Amino acid sequence: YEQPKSIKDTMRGRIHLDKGLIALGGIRDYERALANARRIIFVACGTSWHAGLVAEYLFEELTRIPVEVEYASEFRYRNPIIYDDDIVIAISQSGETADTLAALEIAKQKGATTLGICNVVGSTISRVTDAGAYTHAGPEIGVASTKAFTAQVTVATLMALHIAHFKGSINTSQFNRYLFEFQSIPDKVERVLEKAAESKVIAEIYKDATNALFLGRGINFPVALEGALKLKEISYIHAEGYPAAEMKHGPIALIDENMPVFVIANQGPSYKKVVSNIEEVKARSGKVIAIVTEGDKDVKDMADYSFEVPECDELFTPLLTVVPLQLISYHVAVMRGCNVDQPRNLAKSVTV
Ligand code: F1P
Repeated sequence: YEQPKSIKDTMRGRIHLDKGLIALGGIRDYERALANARRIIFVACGTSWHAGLVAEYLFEELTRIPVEVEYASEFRYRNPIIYDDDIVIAISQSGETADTLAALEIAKQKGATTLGICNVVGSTISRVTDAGAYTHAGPEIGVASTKAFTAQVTVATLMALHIAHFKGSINTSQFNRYLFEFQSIPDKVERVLEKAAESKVIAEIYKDATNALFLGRGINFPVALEGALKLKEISYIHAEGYPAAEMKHGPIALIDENMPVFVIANQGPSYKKVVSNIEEVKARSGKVIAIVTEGDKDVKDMADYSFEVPECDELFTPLLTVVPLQLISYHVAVMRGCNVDQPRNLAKSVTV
């Protein structure tokens, strides 16, 4: 519920075209290095890794710089190829995750510039990186990350826009148009939260499921992964996130009348393809819960349940589409009697 505020705080309200974006902190000193980077590599774990995947779509679309997104827990052990004109960006809510720190250490040894996106001021990752930007999400009480995710995506969006403008891959009028629209996101998140009661209705219907599938395309594929992770982490329901187009390569075998399939089906470049994925699920008696753009009657008619989010540029949609999935997981977990703040076996900060 704090997300409209934490996103707004992370944007830092004002945007100074001549000085770059205030929200980017020390990262602004690396704008030239970023614009000229051979490659940007995001390293992170868990939800922060999903924010890195969203960043990949944002950076590649806006800046045309090649991006890789690595699980820090793998990267650290596999002697990765890193060039000295690569930029390695760690994303971490706590700034203390041991795997992410170890990944940064390797990147530094191999000569790459390292940057950090952290929430905790003065945390280890924010100190060991060459520069960084803070998310201003405030303390997260629960173990499962929610507002940290949207704050990380906010920083990544501002970075991608700024570097794209600096590089000239978007012009000043496009940049201004994006920023103008981006500043409407906190109010739109508020509008999503006003409909939280609808997420409770959906949770009530599917709370006894034993499995769930989450599908999304493009920049909403990482949101599908994050939706599945939230449900797993706090309600202990087995859930998998997939790019919707991958469904036919395996997970379609799982679909039957007992399988809830959460589909992110907002208006955008992938819309028509997602609609045909929904048809494929319905043809196999699957239950579809669709996250749709306000006023989309077509998908609402096809789906068993739907949750509307306000319209916005495709690049900003993860900040809206993730919220109903967080809410549904929360309500399912409460209804199943799970401890939402402290799920079993999980630690807020994995420092070993
Ligand atoms: C990474 C992370 C979180 C998750 C849990 C365990 O932490 O995987 O995303 O919610 O708390 O750790 P961080 O590096 O973002 O602090």
